[in-house]
Amino acid sequence: MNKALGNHILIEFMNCDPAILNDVATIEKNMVDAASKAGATVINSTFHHFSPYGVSGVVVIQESHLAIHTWPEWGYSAVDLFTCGEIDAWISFDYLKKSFGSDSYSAIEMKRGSVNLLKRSDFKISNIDKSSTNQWRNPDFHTRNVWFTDKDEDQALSLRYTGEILHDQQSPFQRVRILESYKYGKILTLDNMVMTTQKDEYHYHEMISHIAMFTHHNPQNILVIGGGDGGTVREILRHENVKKVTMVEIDNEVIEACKKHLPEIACALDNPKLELIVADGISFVKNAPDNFYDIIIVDGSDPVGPAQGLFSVEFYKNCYRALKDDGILVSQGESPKFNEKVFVELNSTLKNIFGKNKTNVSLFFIPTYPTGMWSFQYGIKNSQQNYQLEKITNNTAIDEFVAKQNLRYYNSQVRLGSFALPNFVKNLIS
Ligand code: SPD
Repeated sequence: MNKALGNHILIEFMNCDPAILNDVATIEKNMVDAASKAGATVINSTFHHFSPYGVSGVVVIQESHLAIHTWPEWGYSAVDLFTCGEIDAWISFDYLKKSFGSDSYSAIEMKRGSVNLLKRSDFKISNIDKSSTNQWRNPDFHTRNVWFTDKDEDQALSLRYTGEILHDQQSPFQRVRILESYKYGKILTLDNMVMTTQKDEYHYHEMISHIAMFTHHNPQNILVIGGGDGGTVREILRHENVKKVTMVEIDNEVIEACKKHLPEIACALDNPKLELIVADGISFVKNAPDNFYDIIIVDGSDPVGPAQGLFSVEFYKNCYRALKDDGILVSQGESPKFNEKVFVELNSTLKNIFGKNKTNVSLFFIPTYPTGMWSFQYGIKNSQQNYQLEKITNNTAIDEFVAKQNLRYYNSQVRLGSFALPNFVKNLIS
């Protein structure tokens, strides 16, 4: 047989376990292990998860590479094992077949770089280096390159993480995961959407809470729908005049995961002023008494899965009824850039229920939600004409509170500025 530089095995693995094929960290581990078991030396690996399904990745080895592309929805993966030297890539093949649970496969083995067809010409490395125009060197040599992506069909936000998944549970409602990212610390994800991260959670939690808390003249009885990570409750309970917070979170798995892995966000979940109810917030509000809460905060996730009903007309009608006559509703309002349809629909729902001049929108910046531009939307149940949420406040009190509580995002200027809407946003809701 002719001598060749390399050996290439092209494999079709069929009837694989779809859950494994969609799990980027497991796929990366299996591929790296497959290389090591065959005696190869692993140099680097890079893997990427596509939403909703699929993983692609490469393991670079001293002896060439192993590559994979998966289609979980078809139970199929395409694997290339390119090796040179004495490596027996069939060992990697056997290991991967077992790891993916594949009961059917096809494989083609081909020699690459037949030496009969090539002409060798040795050269001095030092000459090549001098003549090279490309002097670029990667300053950060990373051995793992795994990315979490929060995306819709057209755009995405990706965060590089260590590949370690600290928590991964399929609850009755959603997949609850906690990953360790390089830039933003631990991330809570629900069904592949970023909910909160250690390094920028305060942007969201301070803004969803303190604008309404400083607008209402005496907020004592607060209802939070969702908010299982505990960040919103933590902020509300900074206000000493609050007598009671009721938080209704549908998914106990979110609460437990955050208590364990994100204690600095979940730290107020044991506060004696908090009544924590694990139940469906939509039914809770339906059965809530009339005229009862000073402020209702809807801290839900995006309108897919269990949070879908948190964007319905009926839900907000019930919130309106459950608010006292001078009550304020705040809802996470989605992004006017990422999902403008939901943003606009929520605004029109609130206008229909609270009245055209009794709604408001504030914007804030959050790096880990797609597009970075996010909103809160308000409904004001106050009969006073010309009631302007952005104007009614005591800036000195705000800034004293900010300093005392060491807030990191909210202050009196940010508060005012957050109501200044770009023209495209004004147009969306006009
Ligand atoms: N796209 C993310 C929207 C998430 C809103 N809720 C986050 C919960 C944080 N407490």
